[in-house]
Amino acid sequence: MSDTAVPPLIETIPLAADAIRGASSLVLACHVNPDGDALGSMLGLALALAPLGQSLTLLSQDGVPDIYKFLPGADRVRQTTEVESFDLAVVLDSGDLSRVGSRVRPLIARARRVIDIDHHALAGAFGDIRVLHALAASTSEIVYVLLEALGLPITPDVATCLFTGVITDTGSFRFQNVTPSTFLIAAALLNAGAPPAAISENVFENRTFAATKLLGHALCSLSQTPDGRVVWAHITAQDFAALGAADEDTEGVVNYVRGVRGADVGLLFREMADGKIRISLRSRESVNVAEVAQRFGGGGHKMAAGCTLAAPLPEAEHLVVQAVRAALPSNAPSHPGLLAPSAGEGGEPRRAG
Ligand SMILES: [Mn+2]
Repeated sequence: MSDTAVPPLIETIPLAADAIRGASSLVLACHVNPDGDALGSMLGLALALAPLGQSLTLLSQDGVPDIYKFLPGADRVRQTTEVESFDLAVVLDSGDLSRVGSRVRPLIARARRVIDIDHHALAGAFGDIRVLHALAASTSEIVYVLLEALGLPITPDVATCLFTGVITDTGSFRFQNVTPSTFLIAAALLNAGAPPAAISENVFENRTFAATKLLGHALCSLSQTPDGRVVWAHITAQDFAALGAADEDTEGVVNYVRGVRGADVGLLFREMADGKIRISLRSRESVNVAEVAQRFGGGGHKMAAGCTLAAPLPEAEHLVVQAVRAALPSNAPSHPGLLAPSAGEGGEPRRAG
């Protein structure tokens, strides 16, 4: 706990810094369906490396969602490349290598060495140098520490990218993953010129009309188990098409579902155009939704996971809701109020870990 009071110390950072300094051509890549941390960490690193004069290729198989196009350098992101080979690949925020996407993965294989920079569970770690810190709230925080090790200046543009990664992966400093180090790095990024209000407005108050209507449709479908501990919503392919919605418009909808009072787990079922159902799972503390998602061939974090089912929407809802119910601790109360003493440990207030 006290070790989280300082920025994460990762023993492989000097190795990664040497590898980056020694490379003349680099490819940087992030995961499919990129979020603010994937793009923020990749662009922050890329912009910070500019003084080294290297050839940089930035890859995101799914491109850049509209709400992240304000990020400095976003116009340099490509979905593929003609470049034949690289000295070094740096893969950010991706959990495991398959998450870069089936079209980007062979491009990464063209690099002589690979660095994996990530804060996801270590099980999927890959590459020659692994800069991993499962307690970091965001990959952008790890990139900040790496840039310090490289001795490269944090320009306002770099700070903007990294701060975007921090606030999106922490829900604006509200999620359980936040540590003292998150705030220390955020403060350093503000000192370096990141504009928090402008970034927040771009990311959080920039929903399109179609996306807002889609949110409304999803919330109209809201259902719950009799005890209220599992709450879910769905988006039908028909609604999605009729509203002219984009994939990124579903982002964040599930957080409204989990936000219902008494819900231990919130689920969003999205019917895709091919009829498959993509499920987002969000939990509070009591359920590990990554384990539930894994049972259906998916994965993720303890409190945020996803999976895809080839089943009609009502059947998918039934299967996953039952699996989540089975995973609920039987005697635990639905999430305690903030002022309720935690069970056991002599009623000591629960500390963040
Ligand atoms: Mn992340």
